[in-house]
Amino acid sequence: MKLRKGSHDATGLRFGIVVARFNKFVTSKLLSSCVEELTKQGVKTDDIEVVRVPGAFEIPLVARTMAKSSRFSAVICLGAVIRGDTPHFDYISAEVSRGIGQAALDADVPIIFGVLTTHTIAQAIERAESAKFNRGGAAARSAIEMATVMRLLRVGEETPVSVKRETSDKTRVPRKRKG
Ligand code: INI
Repeated sequence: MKLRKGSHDATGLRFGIVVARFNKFVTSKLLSSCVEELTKQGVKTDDIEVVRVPGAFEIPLVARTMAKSSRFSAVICLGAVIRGDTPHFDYISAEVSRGIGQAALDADVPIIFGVLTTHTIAQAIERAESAKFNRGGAAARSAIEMATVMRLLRVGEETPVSVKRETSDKTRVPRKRKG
């Protein structure tokens, strides 16, 4: 059995971050703990690019564009959707999660779902604070693990091609000589 695992060593990797301005009192905390964790794991600040968008609804398009640019090992999405008195929460949270999942598959690059969806403001603050759940730091660690595991798997993709070549050389039937 072969076990393939990502690592938490992010040296040499590049990350894009899309962060929503809506509920900035929460998303700014997610952003600072995410960047702090990336740099703690060896990412240079020059290798982190942050794009701000109005709200969580706008995250998937920008994440997809960044992921497709081939400039990032992974893209991290940060936002906070907090339930209010109307069904608005349901539409936005459903669309942002569906959109981020779709964007990752379209771009073939890891895109991390660091968007909080909470019932209350207190729950959102608790999850953004680095002393508590620290979802920003967790998003950074997931991005590093996914970037390193995808790098491993992509190196592995080259193996069957060379194996195929060797096999076909050995089984080639020699041509008959004329005359
Ligand atoms: N955007 C959020 O990121 N979080 C929310 O809680 C939220 N609520 O509740 O309305 C929110 N709305 C804005 C939305 O994401 C778009 O920016 C807006 O609808 C323009 O497309």
